[in-house]
Amino acid sequence: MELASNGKTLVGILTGSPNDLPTVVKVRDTLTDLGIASEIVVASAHRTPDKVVAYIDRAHKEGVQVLIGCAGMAAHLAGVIAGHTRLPVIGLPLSGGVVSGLDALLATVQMPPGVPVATVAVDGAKNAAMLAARILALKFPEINQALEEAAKKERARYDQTADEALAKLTAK
Ligand code: C2R
Repeated sequence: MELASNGKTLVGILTGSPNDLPTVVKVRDTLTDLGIASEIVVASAHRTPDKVVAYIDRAHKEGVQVLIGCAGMAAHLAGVIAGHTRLPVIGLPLSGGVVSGLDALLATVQMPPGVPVATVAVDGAKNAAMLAARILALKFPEINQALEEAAKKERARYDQTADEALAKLTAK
């Protein structure tokens, strides 16, 4: 798939730890499938707050359009990003804490009024990417087209009979 916006990075994905990467790469993979260039930066609002702020400054200068903050446990990363920008911020809470991501979900979603973080499900990497794509589709017709094609492909799974679907599942 050719990249929208001449391959310019449109989505900045920040994540709180290198240990988060196995889930977080799925965000980038989904964006790539939709023709959207993105970059992943490991930075923590707790451990490396200066790196978070420096990245946001660079993202503004380089024309990044949407930021995604991914973190587990006391997940303050997306909220801190939202405090430093007026770009739309998506929060991806990650599992792994003592309560399987409920801690990260609440820390990400319960933002004070005026500083929104659009929060997806725990480990909802695909939806974090799909939401970023929907935001970008308002500006980039080629991304809108890619979303339409993805929806058609998804629809095809539902237009087969149950026996056809079962045959494919058992052949795997
Ligand atoms: P380690 O595995 O590196 O100890 O991190 C990370 O996202 C990770 O899920 C444990 C968890 O801590 C999270 N973390 C945050 C933040 N920085 C790191 N929640 C933050 O800034 O919010």
